[in-house]
Amino acid sequence: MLYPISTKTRTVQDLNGIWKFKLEDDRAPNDVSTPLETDRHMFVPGSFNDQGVTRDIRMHVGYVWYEREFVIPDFLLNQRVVLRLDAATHEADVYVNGKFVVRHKGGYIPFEAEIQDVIHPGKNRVSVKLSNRIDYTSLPVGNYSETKMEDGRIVRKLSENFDFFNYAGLNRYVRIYTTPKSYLEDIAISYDVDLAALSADVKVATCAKGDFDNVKVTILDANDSVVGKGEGENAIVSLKDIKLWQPLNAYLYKARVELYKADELIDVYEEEFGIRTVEVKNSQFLINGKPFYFKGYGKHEDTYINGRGINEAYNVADINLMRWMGANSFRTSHYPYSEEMMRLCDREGIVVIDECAAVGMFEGFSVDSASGMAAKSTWSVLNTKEAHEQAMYELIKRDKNHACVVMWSVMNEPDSAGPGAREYFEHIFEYSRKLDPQNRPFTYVNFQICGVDKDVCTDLVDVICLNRYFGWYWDTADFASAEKHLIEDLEKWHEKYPDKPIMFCEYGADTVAGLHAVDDIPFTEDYQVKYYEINSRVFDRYDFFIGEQVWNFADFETKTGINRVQGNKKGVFTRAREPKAAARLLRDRWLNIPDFDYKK
Ligand code: BDP
Repeated sequence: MLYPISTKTRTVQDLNGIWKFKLEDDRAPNDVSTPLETDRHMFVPGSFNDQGVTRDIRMHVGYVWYEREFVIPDFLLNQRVVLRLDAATHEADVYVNGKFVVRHKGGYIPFEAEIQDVIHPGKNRVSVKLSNRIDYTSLPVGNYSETKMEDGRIVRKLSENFDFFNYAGLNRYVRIYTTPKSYLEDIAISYDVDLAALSADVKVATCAKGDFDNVKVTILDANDSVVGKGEGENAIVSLKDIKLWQPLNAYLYKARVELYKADELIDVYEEEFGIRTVEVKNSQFLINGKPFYFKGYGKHEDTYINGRGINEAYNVADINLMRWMGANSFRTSHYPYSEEMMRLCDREGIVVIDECAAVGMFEGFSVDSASGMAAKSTWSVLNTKEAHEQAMYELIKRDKNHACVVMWSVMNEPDSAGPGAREYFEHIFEYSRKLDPQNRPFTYVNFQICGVDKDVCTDLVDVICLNRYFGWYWDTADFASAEKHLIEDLEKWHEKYPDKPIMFCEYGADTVAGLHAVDDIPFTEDYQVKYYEINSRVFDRYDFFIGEQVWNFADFETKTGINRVQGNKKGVFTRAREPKAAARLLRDRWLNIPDFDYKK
């Protein structure tokens, strides 16, 4: 799927701003054939929960309506007109002028509909019926129930099967873009690189629709100078003296793809891409042939008021904070992030582990699961296979060309030990591996409860990614035992899989900024510092250990409950992005760890 841009043949109009908003009343459902009657409003893009302020909106479960008007200039009405929603969390039915145009399930991925046949000159109306329901068939997984009351109301209850607030709404941009009637639908870029010769054969595979004779491909360097040309729907362009995309030192080329009918240019699109190789070999993660060490975070898209809504100023600040700390990477825990963030990471050279929304795939997950309760029947109660295939398909389709993406994560903390796990995992790995034109490594992120003696799925991954909480949920306030158990755990994994690199994708301790103590008291900044000191000391013992991503970059909102103090406080920054003491500790550490060749 192509990101919407303006070119000689394409236009983009954004529909962001204030929309009409209404909670659906089951007893008097909205009639979409007439304008929405409401006196409430919501800003798009953004989650409705915190904008709504009061509980009726903030905690609403079920359907809501969004609506606004738009005008398409008459001279564009002979074009292909596409309405694109970058994220409707989690399910949406979209109507234009009262006519149904598209339905989509899956709250963190763009979808679109051609609308030229339902619009007319002058004012048009777009309406979105959106649901924040998640259940045992969706990703992420939620615990959902509903009861029909005598008065006709349906009381819906939803409890997240994961540790972040179920922010919902039109969370990302809504746009209308136009293309000619014959058009470029998709472009997939892959390459064979000769690192020694610094040359590459760049393959530009184009999918075009309609009436055309030829596809022409021009590769431009960062100064827009032409460095290569090719033709056809599977063009291969040989480049010499290439500049590699490197972590924190990005270099981007552009593929200009043109669709021709005889000599007439019909459509043109420009896709930026970086050239870099990724390989897992001898328990190392090689980027451009050299062993890379991941330093960074698990994150969330989570900001004040906007909730999970896109916030590009925060994105820029977050990357600057990462650079300030000497970090080089993050994981899109626990869902695909905005395309704008991925494009920014391409430019900034931030390395990304790209995760789909497969989270909560553990029966009865709770944040204190550390009590050791193993799930008994996750894979017989969940019915997520279809949603999961769709999620991996859409994620890879959307993000396949991003140089920043070096690995795909198919699940976070699933039940990888219980009956049925093996079959489910085998299927999803096999299905997903076929989708990536760049053949990147795949992983899933292991839950501490499904440890080395219980897990039956880790042979399927390229990199062993562990979430470990020794010294927090386990061995609380007993750092001596935590260190011992951490060492034992890592050594056992290595013994079982000597050729696979191991990294931590989560490790952390809740910390309320401003609390201090001399003794090891959980929730203090001193405790978080000590927690990270001990973990770091252990990581440095092993050459197979290839990366540390702390949990979390910043404090974030979670579901309400007594295990959380107005949200998860494991951030090394507060939700307002103020550093806690651990940020400085990690900064001193990471600025002294090179991106490459740390563990020779
Ligand atoms: C893990 C999850 C993450 C949680 C974290 C925690 O992957 O989403 O927020 O632990 O408990 O279970 O803080």
